[in-house]
Amino acid sequence: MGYTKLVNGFPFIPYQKESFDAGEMQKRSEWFYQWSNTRRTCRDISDREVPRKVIEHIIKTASTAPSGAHKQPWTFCAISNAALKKAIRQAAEEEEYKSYKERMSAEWLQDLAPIGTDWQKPFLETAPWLIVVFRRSFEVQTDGSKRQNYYVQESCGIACGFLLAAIHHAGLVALTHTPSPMNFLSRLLNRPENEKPFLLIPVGYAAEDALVPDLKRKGLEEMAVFFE
Ligand code: IYR
Repeated sequence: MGYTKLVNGFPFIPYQKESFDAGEMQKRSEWFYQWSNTRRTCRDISDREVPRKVIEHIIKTASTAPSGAHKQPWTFCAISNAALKKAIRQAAEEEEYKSYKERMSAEWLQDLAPIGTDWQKPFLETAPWLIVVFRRSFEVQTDGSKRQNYYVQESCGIACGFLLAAIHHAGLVALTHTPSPMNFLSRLLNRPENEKPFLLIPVGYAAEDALVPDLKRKGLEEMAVFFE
């Protein structure tokens, strides 16, 4: 018991959440925007230690994201092991070198110029933690049969958004790194066949002398359309 109603034979419980009057809501939503707007992708990450408990909370926050049919189709690998970080850096740089030198189009390289990236990824070794997110396209049942997951990309994308917000809230910085191709992560982290690498996110304190590009965000009128 302890539930209120059965829907299709499954328990439903009351949803109770604080709500706010219009004025309070306006203040809170503005504050949250202002705070979110201070988040920046940061490539200069310090080697200062971050306690494992903080990373656990951040991952648990990501896992509160909605997902298709509540399948929670993600695995978060949190890596602080120096040898493993080094191996990941080496493999990522090998791929990135080929990408920057041969695989990426001139247009792409031109679009990346203001961000200042190149094939070298020292943050993969200096950051105290790397979080590698894997998407799980299916589950393997105990009898060996496969069970489908749904909207896996969307679900993992939303979870990564929550993850980045939690990192920002902890006063840390992150970087959404997408070495391509990134199958080397499956090999190095020994992941099963139902998991595919989704994002590689170094996490840590911003370095003392960290610089970020002077980017501007789109204004509301450039990215929202209201139909009232
Ligand atoms: N994966 C490469 C290239 C890269 C691509 C995009 I799109 C970026 O916004 C940033 C980098 C890298 O991580 O350097």
